[in-house]
Amino acid sequence: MKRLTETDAWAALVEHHQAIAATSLNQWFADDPQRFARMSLSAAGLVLDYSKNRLDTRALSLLTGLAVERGVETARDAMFGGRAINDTEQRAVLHTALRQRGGTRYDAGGVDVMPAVGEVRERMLAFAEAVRDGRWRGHGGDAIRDVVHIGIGGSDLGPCMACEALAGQGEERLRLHFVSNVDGAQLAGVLGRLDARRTLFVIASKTFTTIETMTNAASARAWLLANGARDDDIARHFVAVSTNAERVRSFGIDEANMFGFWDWVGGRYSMWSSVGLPIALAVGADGFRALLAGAERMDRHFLEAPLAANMPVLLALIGLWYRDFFGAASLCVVPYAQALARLPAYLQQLEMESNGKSVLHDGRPVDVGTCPVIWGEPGTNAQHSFFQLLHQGSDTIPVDFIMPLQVARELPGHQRLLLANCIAQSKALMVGKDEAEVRAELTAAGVAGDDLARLVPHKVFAGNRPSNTLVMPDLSPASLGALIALYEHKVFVQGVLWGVNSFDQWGVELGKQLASRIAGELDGDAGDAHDASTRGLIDLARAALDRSARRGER
Ligand code: G6Q
Repeated sequence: MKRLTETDAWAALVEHHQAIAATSLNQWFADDPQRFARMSLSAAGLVLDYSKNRLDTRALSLLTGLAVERGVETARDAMFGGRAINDTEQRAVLHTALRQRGGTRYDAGGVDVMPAVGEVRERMLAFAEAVRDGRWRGHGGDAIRDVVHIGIGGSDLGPCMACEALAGQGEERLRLHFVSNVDGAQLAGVLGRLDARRTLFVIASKTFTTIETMTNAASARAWLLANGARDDDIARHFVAVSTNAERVRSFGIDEANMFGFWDWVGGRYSMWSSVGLPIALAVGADGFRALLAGAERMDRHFLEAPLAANMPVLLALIGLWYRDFFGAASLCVVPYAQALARLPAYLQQLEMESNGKSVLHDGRPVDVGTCPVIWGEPGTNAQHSFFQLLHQGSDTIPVDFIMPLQVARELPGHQRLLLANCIAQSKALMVGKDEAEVRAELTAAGVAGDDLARLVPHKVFAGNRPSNTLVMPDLSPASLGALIALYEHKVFVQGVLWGVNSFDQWGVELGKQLASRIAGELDGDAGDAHDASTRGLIDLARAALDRSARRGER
């Protein structure tokens, strides 16, 4: 396959970028009162305003041409068609099958996956309802009140983000807690507040070998047994979400209490599978189905809309435009909803684990920048911390503003202010404030002479800083499903454009292997196998662990 920079569209884009680099967004809006109407679009209940981006009609058409030349439509059909597009692991990528309700057949390796998908989903949802309405009881006969979800990475971030986003949707029957870090402070902090008789543990791990999850799960089991339960009671208090039945059994969890999924569901794409069990526990079976339906609507849009009016494709192309033509090394995501506080962390994994790659499918090195750093915090809080850099820092950082129009728990006047701030920030980044304006303002405030000259440069805002605004009607399961599917497909399209495999994650392996080796060495002799820094740090850690052992702390 051609490199990205060898395509016809690339050469035209380089030229056009130079031609329009000096045009300001203010100018474009002044020239075209229809710019918002032309450069905004609705899909699956969401509205994307992409008019505050540094591109014109020609840039968009060249970018769309690039998508055609890179074979985005063929690649999309290969993914939905169950081809093994994750070619370093020889796996299909079919998380979209998990949210299909119609009679469409989805094949992985020649087998229709839909009957198994339906069976597991229904069993998982029936279980969630039984826990929610108190039919599923702990060993003492009490209904479950607290659910502790133990998992990490893709087996944690999705359900954790979604449960927080959807909190307050209705009657909250259960309290959900998420434990991911192997730092014992997290699990101990949660367990210290709970009653073992009324606590259910969900152990989520695709492989059921991840050391953090297995360590936390073992400590949770020990806690249960130390708090009045017997071995026989484990089945009432532990369920597993995994693809590895054998490991689940050997941990001591009854296979009847295991909810499976499949190797064609990547960890960071798994919240639609039984990994979404905590979401179903939080919002019920109907809420979970609505989440899937929202995602399915976005899938259909992605499949059917022409590339030039296709929301995930546009987001992907705009992202590539900044990354590779403006050199933007990061993308800031700012949700204007406290309930979406975990969304930036979720998107960090989705985007950076998927496209944080530097080799093409055929192993050659890439010749352009791939995934930018994704970061962010909810507004308005972020305005009082890092927005300074967005407005006046030395780099231009594109922003995705996420703006739900309604939230679950409103207080009089709050939502109005939240929305006003979101709209104001994208405008302020774009329009800036020039020297003449600053000078006039300061003069009107009585500042003159040297003071005026000194202050003016500090108060100038260059403006012309780009953003997208994604408007959600509300924070319902359907809207959230559409939003997450939108970003999933954006990531997919960018992977195709850059020519990388978005579905493997070899980069996390080396650290994992070394950690298990060093964990062994912290108990014994590290020998001379390490460099001086690693050796020095091991010595410090071992001395501290020895001191705690002598004090009887471990
Ligand atoms: C996600 C990654 C990774 C994975 C975790 C947990 O796409 O593969 O974040 O989800 O390492 O893995 P297990 O689910 O196997 O415990």
